[in-house]
Amino acid sequence: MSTSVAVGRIKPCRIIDLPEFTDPRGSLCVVETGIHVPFVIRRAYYMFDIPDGAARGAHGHRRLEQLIIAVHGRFEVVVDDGFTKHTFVLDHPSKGLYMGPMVWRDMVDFAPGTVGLWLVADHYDESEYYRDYEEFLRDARSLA
Ligand code: T46
Repeated sequence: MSTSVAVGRIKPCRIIDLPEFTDPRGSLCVVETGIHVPFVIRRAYYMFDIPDGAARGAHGHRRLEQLIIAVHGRFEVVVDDGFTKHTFVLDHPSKGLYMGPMVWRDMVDFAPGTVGLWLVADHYDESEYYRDYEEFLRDARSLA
């Protein structure tokens, strides 16, 4: 079952339950374009060695779609569409958080040893980021 919350005027953020195959050899999870995520995966990056108390993010994307997975450990993603905030907990490799554009995000409370994986819809483009919260708020609210 997937849980969702009405965040973002453009795309709803939601937890996607990924298929998990477990047998005596261990567990395997799958993400496929067009089946589990509604975008073509063009880039992947991952985070590790995250110091205690560190936070990542503090930005929004104008266009980018993403799926975020805690492949090891646990962290929280606070999403904010300019009207509403919601916190998603990522604590299992079979849970992916889908995020559409125009959502401010903060990644916090990383457990020691956490490894996070981001599967995203486009190549890296700094001009596509909102780094200034006031600018993000202005644009996000004007879309309402
Ligand atoms: C996001 C959060 C969760 C690249 O050169 N290519 C890349 O694809 C990425 C993602 C980053 N970088 C460089 C740019 C910076 O010099 O890596 C450095 C750290 O990136 P950034 O400061 O953007 O890290 P975060 O944690 O603020 O944000 C990143 C992603 O940029 C962002 O899309 O959602 O992780």
